[in-house]
Amino acid sequence: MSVYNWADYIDEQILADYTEQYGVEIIYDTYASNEDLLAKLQAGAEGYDVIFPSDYMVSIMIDLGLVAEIDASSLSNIGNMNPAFMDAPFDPGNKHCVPYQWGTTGIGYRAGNEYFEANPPTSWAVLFDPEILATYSGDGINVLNDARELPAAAAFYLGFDPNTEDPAELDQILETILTAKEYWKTFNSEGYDTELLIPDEVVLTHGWSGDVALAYYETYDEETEDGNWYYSIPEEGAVKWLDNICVTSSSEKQATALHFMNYLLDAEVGAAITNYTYYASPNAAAMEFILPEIIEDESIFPPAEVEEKLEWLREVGDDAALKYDELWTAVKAGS
Ligand code: N2P
Repeated sequence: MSVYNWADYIDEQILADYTEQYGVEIIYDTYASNEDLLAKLQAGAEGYDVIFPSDYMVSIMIDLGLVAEIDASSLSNIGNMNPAFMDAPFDPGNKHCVPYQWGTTGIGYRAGNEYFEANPPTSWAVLFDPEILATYSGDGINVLNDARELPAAAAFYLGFDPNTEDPAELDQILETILTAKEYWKTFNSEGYDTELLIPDEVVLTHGWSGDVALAYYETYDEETEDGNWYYSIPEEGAVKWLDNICVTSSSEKQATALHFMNYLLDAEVGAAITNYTYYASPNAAAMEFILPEIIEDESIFPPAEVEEKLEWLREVGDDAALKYDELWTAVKAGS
């Protein structure tokens, strides 16, 4: 069986345990974005059985017939899931996919950096305002290499809807990104805790909650009782996402894939996933097995007042989708 997942998104020991218990060999591969996953499947890649698209990408894949229909009620562990994450608008009735992990997209910044000590980042301006960028960008800035996340961040900064379909707003988003891009060092969504944050290749990153939290805990010093990386959700708002476990419609091993899907929904396996990734779990039964430092961490499980500022990305209409593609091509040109 072939499993295609986001980078750094499962403890590979869980896959080894599954193989040992059930004798199913797993071919494991990773991707960096929903769009990379989509492109791979659209290019006709056969042989991927289990994939992990986010919310808006599930809608796109359902429309394109890329994910198989499932009977979620036949999964013995489905009752473990927190009902708040079931029956989402992107897949009513969980007819195709089940929840895997969730999180937010914010800003990770280096503790102890002189500029941030004086100005803790509370606004997306730290990533987009050229005057601010000029003060500290020499120390290194990374942004997510992501065709929806980066425009969404610019949209929050400009006060627009992160799912805007307005061509004039999309033009302004592009301008804002192109201006700021001069100050950014890297576009990287993969391994950035180990390759970018922990080795201090950058001092600020546009990033996903779990990876930044992981960098904090991995650099935690018992003596100072602090880690090197803090996470901030800007006051203008931020993206909240839910990644899902789906079976591809081209899979020839659908029964095995469903069996594996159910395994991932087990309470202890669900906890092992979160205890490795430091992302929030939609598995209610897993909560008692999750490390207290994760459960209590508000950068991983945000408090209600932060939740209110979070928005989901949605599938946009065809015209806007084309515009987002063009925008992204223009952003990446010459980088
Ligand atoms: C972890 C990937 C997080 C997935 N590196 C963001 N949707």
